[in-house]
Amino acid sequence: MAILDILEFPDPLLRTIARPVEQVDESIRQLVADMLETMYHAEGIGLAATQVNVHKRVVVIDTSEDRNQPQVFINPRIKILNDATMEYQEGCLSVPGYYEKVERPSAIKIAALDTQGEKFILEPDGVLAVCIQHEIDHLNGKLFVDYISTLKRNRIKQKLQKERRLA
Ligand code: GNR
Ligand code: NI
Repeated sequence: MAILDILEFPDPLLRTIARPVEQVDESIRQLVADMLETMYHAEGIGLAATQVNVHKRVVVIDTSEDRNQPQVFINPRIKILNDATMEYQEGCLSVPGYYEKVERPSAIKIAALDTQGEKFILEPDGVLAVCIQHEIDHLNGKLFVDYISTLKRNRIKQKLQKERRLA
């Protein structure tokens, strides 16, 4: 197991589009284990492989209170079921310290592979529905700050760059 470094906005590597996993093998299971350790260490509720500079379609999530219900999504695909949306105050380990409201579809279905390469289907709601969409966005090179105004996004970018210069 290993704690991996998390890329931060505006690193252009976060814009990479991740490739599908062709074989769920031991190396993918190792990546999943490292991503879970990294997510728990960083106290996030989700992590996409993109954020640790691995451009494969792998996502881990744990939205449980006790942080003991890891969920793994390999090659996740989303289907939007209707026009219903929800607003949620989002944050991101790649945009540390900033939170903004984002509107997303609320009725969705997810198909993905588990760590054994078996397909499963899920109809998440609430924070899990928000989080899985946030993570699939990462795999497509997209960040939650892309949904807010250019002014706010640039302000966040400048503050993060300034903080990093001081660090
Ligand atoms: O830890 C996280 N919290 C969070 C809160 C609201 C909406 C989405 C998230 S995901 C984020 C972890 C992360 O950056 N995943 O990519
Ligand atoms: Ni994120």
